[in-house]
Amino acid sequence: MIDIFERSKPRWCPGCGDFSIYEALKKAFLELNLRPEEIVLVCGIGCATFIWSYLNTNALKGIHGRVLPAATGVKLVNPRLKVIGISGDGDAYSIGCSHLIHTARRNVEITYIVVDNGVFGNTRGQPSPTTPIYSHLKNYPRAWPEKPVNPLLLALMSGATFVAQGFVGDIDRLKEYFKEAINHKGFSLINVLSMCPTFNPVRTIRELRERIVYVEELGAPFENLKNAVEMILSIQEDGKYPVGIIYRNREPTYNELVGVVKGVDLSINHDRIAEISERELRLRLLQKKYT
Ligand SMILES: Cc1ncc(C[n+]2csc(CCOP(=O)(O)OP(=O)(O)O)c2C)c(N)n1
Ligand code: SF4
Repeated sequence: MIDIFERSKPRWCPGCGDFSIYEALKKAFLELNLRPEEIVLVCGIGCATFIWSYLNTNALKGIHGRVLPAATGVKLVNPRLKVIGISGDGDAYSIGCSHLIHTARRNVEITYIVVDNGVFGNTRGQPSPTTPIYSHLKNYPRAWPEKPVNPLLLALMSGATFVAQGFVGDIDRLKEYFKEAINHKGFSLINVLSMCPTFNPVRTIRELRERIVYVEELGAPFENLKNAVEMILSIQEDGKYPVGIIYRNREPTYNELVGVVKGVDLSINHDRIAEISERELRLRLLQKKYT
């Protein structure tokens, strides 16, 4: 079978978790019967973000930490597109962290995949915001003194309406989380537990596998925020990782609200959108902004 999404063979280091993200995403697109032209990958800087050059879709390769503002722009001017942001944990939770908060609270309909390998892989192994405290990394042999950010709680507290955690050792499940997120009306974060065998010896597939708790066995996904937060805390207190779709809720998306507020129907009436050219939509948005 011809794989319409394959552009070229991916090239990451042997054993890199990025291969699994690539496979799971490609399968998700195929199973959702999406066409390459219906998808835009918006990528930052880092090893994981090179996925855009291996997949046959539209892509916007931006700058470090600025995936979400660019993705928001794409979704606003062309709501028919499936907009998928790809970042590493450095891109998303260090330089790009404030954008995560604001895009989540706006509930922009973007699927945000963060490949969390606990290290800055592309710049040769500096500790990242998700490096566990007291870790000894290859390029930081002393015990790392900083507490990590908690991406799941950060996204939930910021207002994300879909929060999941995946694991690169389980591509089938990962593909299902991607499919659900892509179909979600609203902002979705999927933090994917991954590995950088070249620079992060602490994070191995074995270590991850031993510490995973599948949240579907605990009644997730929840619509109730408190239930989701309590479950995450109780799993993490035991030194484990929750994996699965943790929280999902339907709230008005930014396109829906902007459409209502500005009187421009951007996403609700798809027939009408089809009538309006992209250029016209952009002009209307600009006019609304400056008048
Ligand atoms: C403004 C700016 N600051 C710093 C850099 C250097 N830089 C490139 S990639 C990167 C971090 C990559 O780590 P991560 O986002 O975790 O992705 P990974 O490479 O591990 O997939 C950094 C700091 C840059 N390109 N631009
Ligand atoms: S340096 Fe790490 S994250 Fe980058 S390609 Fe190699 S294994 Fe993957």
